[in-house]
Amino acid sequence: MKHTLLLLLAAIVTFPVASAERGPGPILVEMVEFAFHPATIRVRVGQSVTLRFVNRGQIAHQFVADFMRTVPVIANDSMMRVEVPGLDSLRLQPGESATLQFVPRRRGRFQFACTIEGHQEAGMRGVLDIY
Ligand SMILES: [Cu+2]
Repeated sequence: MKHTLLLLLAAIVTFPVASAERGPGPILVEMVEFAFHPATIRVRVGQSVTLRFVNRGQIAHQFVADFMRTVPVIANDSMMRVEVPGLDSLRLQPGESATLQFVPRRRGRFQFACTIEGHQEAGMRGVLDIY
């Protein structure tokens, strides 16, 4: 009897953990002149991550990270969904939004930036903190 109860408890405890591994909801990342909000994005290694980028600025911005070139990514915007073995850049016009979904496979702090001329220098950069 005692044994059965323990097994039941184990099952109850296991389910929330399993669903947590699918990852939390999208993380909103806003782009403006000249910053990403938030500038530090913390995500868990091995857990699916969805970053939702919204350009709230008056000009185009883009998200570029060396790290993203090394992981398979599912990119979505209002028009289409693509799966790529790595992503060079995500460029958004004012008012546009898109999501990037991926599973970070190694821990570390990885820089990202908007590489449109002058933007990074003006402060439009950040860190993807994978822990
Ligand atoms: Cu920019």
